[in-house]
Amino acid sequence: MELKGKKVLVVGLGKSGLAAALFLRRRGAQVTVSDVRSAEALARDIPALLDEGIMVEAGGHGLLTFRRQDLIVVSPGVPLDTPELVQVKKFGLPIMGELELAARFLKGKTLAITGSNGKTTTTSLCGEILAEGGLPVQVGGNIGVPVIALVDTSQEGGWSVLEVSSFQLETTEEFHPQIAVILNITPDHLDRHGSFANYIAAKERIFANQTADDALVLNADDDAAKRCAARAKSRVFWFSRKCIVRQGAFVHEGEILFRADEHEAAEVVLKVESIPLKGEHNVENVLAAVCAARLAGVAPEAIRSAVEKFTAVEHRLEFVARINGVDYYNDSKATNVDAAMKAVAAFPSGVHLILGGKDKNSDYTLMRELLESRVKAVYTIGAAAEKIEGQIKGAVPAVHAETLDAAVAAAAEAAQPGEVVLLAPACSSFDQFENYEHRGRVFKELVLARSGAGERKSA
Ligand code: UMA
Repeated sequence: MELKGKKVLVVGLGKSGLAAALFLRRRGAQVTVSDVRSAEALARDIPALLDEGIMVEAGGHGLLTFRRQDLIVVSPGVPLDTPELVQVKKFGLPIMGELELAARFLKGKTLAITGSNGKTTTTSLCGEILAEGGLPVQVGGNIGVPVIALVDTSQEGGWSVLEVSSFQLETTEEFHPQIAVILNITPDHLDRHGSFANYIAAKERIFANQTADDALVLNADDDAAKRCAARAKSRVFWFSRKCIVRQGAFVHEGEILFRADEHEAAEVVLKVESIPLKGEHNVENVLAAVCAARLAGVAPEAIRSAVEKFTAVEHRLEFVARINGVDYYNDSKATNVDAAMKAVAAFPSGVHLILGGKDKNSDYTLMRELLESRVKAVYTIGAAAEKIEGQIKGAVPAVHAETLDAAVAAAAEAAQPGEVVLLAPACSSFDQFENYEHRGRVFKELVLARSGAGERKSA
């Protein structure tokens, strides 16, 4: 793909936009960046961009700026129904996502992981396993390092392990991972995609360009993921916590086994009890990683060793502290109902649950049964508080806390020794925080500020 001399507009100046603009400029494109944030809000990045000869449009998107281009590169967080994008599409201007741009230049092989939940843990784990197996590997994508920033360090014979979101997949055309993993598909981001069917269609783009030489790893225990097999042109491998699969990874008598095809004997990879992560959903993440890593050629011993050393990723059911016998867990990454339910299900009972934030058109009634059986009280925060309170009414007592600060204080007050205070908000964070990482950090600070009288301990 020739970029030299091309007029390219990058929409959105977050992590992806910044990396994409610099990449394009270094390859000789005439680059402009457009962002709805004000020049003051972008002050940190503007001087460096201007120094590179990149033009910046701040405080809104101008249709004229969009129309003057040869190519438009969109950041994942920019919806495709943004009026300026809709307009220029009508004129036939090519619009490309940051992942697609990166895919055109990335060297070596790609292992891409998507799903509604568990993506970051599985991506991170796959990266560690491939490295343990001695393969040259780099990790990026939705996990935090834009894929475009991995291009220059990618190498033939190496692997890029990528967490890919529906936002990134929505605009792909040629993206073609040799191994694709779909962990699960449950309703999320319906505010952006409009319907569950559109969300599934975006997820399915992960294998749209695969051929019979590639592998697609699917969760046999997840209905929507299972249905993807019918549309795959690649070889399908399964993972399951509940049943024995023809080819792929599964649990049998407390052990995780893998078999490359139905005519081969299954090999033992590791014991379920040696997985150092909490929750059944993490067994699924490990199964997916085992399957993908075996397909990438990593030996079972290396897989076992990497899994046993693996610790929880920050903000994913992360143990924070034990204070006066109460355990505090940060699952700020539980930004949808399904993820929050998985987090609650990791504890048998006695959970004080902090819920709320920015609603994504979610159905919180799905949580009622689980709340009744495992949760003592819910503490609601943010813009979604009232909707949540209405939908869980009668299932469990709810305290309208409003802020995270008040929620932690009220939960700490109520929780008895042996119980758990869990931040698993089932919502995005953008009403009160910069992002879910910021929310998780604030939670940890609030908890640790209370720990003077308690003890800190890792679990
Ligand atoms: N913006 C506009 N116009 C718009 C909308 C946004 O100009 O119409 C601007 C914003 O003002 C902001 C910039 O776009 O300056 C933000 O772009 P972005 O939202 O794409 O954020 P990045 O910093 O580039 O981060 C993105 C991913 N963000 C989203 O998908 C929302 C990050 O995933 C990812 O880690 C990063 O690229 C690197 O690949 C975050 C995320 O929340 C973690 N992902 C969602 C999730 O996991 O559920 C999909």
